[in-house]
Amino acid sequence: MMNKVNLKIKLAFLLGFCLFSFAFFCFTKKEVLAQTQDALIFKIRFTQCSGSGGVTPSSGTATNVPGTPTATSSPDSPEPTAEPEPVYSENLFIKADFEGLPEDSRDVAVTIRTGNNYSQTVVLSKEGKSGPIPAIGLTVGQDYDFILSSWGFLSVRKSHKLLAGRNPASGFLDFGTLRTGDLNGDNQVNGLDWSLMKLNFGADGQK
Ligand SMILES: [Ca+2]
Repeated sequence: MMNKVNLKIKLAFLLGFCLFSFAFFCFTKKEVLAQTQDALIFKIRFTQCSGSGGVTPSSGTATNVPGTPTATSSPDSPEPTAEPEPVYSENLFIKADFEGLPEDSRDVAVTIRTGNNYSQTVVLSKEGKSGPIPAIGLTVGQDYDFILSSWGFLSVRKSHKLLAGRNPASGFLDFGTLRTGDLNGDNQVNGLDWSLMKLNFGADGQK
């Protein structure tokens, strides 16, 4: 009788031990799985943050893409150059006086030309002198008859052999004094000009 009681106690104890062991195993496994999942999540986040260089660019932050030009150029970058001005190796420098004009009022427009399709119009200084006038299309070493004209004055002709570079080599090509009175621009002073002058003789211009 006692043996049967002891056997039941042992079986009950063994069953309890098994149940306790099973419960402990399940609880431990759950904790391990949870820790493994947390570790895996941490690993994924760490890889995303540090995988491509460490810092993830935030919105609104300027990033420098390789090969993309930046707003500021380096000192070695070539500066944009303007279109170069055309250069003429031969230039004329002329001067002229004008009959009847005050000495400080000779800043008039004049045209210098030849019979070979050369014509340049410039405005002289108050002293009646020009700056460099390009000798476009003219040939160095050739003799030219330059004709200087201005409205209201008779034209003046002057011969000159074109030099390389500055013409003349120093000073100015002097056309002397242009005579006044050609009111209709036909390069003559005659009764027609006189008639034109009489139309408004004694009148004053607007100021
Ligand atoms: Ca005339």
